[in-house]
Amino acid sequence: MGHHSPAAVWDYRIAHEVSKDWNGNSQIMLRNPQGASARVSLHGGQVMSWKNEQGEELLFTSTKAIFKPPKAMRGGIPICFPQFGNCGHLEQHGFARNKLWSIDENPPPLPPNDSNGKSFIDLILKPSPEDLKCWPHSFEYRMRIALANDGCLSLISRIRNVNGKPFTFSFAYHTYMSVSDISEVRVEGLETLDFLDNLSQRERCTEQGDALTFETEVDRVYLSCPNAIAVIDHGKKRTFVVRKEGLPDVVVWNPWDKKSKAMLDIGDEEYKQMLCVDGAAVEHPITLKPGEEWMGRVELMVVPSSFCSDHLDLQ
Ligand code: TA6
Repeated sequence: MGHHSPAAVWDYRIAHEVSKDWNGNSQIMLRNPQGASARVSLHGGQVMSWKNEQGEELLFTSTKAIFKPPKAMRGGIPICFPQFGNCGHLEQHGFARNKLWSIDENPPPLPPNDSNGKSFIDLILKPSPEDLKCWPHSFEYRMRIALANDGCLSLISRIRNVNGKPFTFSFAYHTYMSVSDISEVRVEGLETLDFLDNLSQRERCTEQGDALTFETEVDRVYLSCPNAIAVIDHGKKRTFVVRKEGLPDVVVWNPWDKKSKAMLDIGDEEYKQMLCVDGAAVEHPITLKPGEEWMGRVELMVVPSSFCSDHLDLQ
């Protein structure tokens, strides 16, 4: 029998297996032929894990995460919808991350390159009658989580107003990156941008002209950002590249020591091993008229830091 390249025998449509998560809810494991993987829970539609082909975990998960509904696990990529933050009347970051999603057996088609050569799963969230009491809008939220052959993880959200009255929402992919030590990390692509500082009543400030580094708590929404951001971890000699579409803003958050001590579901020192860099739509919430659909996509990739920034064509 001739030698088959893994791709030739790899059936992407079945490259996922369903098991149970900590709540007894279904979770889906995505794998690619090179051995990379991602794990998604139907609780919140949350990516819980993303590993490279060496089996290294690329996302942060707190050792003190609370695995109990309706709490979202502290880590991975919780979905903030229909509200980012606590500026509206809903719970912090909205309800989507605390709802049970379903597998979408028959999603409307996506462009071929969102499927070809990728292991993916399609999820769907629709409001229950009680959901409609707290947020009276008939939406359909479809999300595809895909793992490509090169290990790139993409999340594609399509939110549709199902012929109700117009509604408005803010959104973020709350992405907890695992880093060697926050003091070894810098972010490129946010220089000179304006940001809203959540540590001072969302005051509008302007970032200075060089890469972002971290010496204290940071909780900011950078506005009208380029669609590629690099998070360089000098300690691990690797760079996260975040590419986004339909998401003008980028949330950057590290709780630092005082806030970590005050939070039950993160270790006192664990802030050193995490950084949230979230593709988001916050400054200008999105309004959908009946029948309209919004798409927000983020693609996460990890490359050796030897790739200098201009090699990554960040602009
Ligand atoms: O900017 C990110 C942020 O809004 C922070 O203020 C912090 O609250 C973080 O999200 C985590 O929120 P959570 O509800 O997951 O504890």
